[in-house]
Amino acid sequence: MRIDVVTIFPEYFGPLDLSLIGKARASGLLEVGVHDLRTWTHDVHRTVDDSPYGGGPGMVMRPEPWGEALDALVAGGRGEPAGGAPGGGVRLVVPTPAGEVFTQAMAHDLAAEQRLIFACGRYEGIDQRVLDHAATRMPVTEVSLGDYVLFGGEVAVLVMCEAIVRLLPGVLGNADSLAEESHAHGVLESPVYTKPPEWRGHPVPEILRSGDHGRIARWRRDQALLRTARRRPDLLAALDPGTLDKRDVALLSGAGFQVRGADMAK
Ligand code: 6GU
Repeated sequence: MRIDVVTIFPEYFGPLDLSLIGKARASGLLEVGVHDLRTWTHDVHRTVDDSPYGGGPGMVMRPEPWGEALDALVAGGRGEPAGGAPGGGVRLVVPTPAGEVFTQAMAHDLAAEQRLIFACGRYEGIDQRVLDHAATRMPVTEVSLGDYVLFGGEVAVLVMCEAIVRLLPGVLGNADSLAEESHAHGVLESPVYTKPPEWRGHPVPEILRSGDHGRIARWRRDQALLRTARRRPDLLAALDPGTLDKRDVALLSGAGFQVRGADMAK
């Protein structure tokens, strides 16, 4: 996969050299280009923003530098690989609190792309025509991390890159960790423990030390379901009842949670 990021703060992306993302780059599984939007300005002040039409607070990012930046990246200018046919398997992702909410499912979709371009907006956002024009050439997705507001898209892009890159084949040593983790099946992961068996008066749950793999699996499933029901009623409500068995339903209703479509449980 190749990821290009356009931003007025390239320094934000230092962490992409670190840890497992850095390793994925070093091993050739991932190519990253971080580009300063101001390279595509032509005035002495390297202006990227202006006041909003229609009035209102703040500033809006002008379309011209963005248009040139996207032209260059899509065409494979500045030493970037050529995109090929219209769009060339490139998808534009624009972080914004007004976007659709980023989820693990979206991370999987984006991880399947050959190329991603992230356009980091600041201020009140990017002139909408940049996205409308880009959408005539490639898929464009406006994405939000959640219901709160950041100064700009940079941190959101770091978050999304981490979620996406760890899904690329070969990046995680143990692919099993992907199958077990929170959100893999629409439920949260159960709590985890390691040595010592007792710490500050808190013992590890006895069952995890029993060696009975069937009971351990059932216990983990119970913990995962109870956690999900308590912390994330939205995830519980969205669960496909077909993924629940009779024991799951008994556990949840015993704990006072109604399960939609419980009669369909296996
Ligand atoms: Cl993606 N961008 C900004 N600026 N704020 C956000 C966000 C993104 N997601 C949540 N808040």
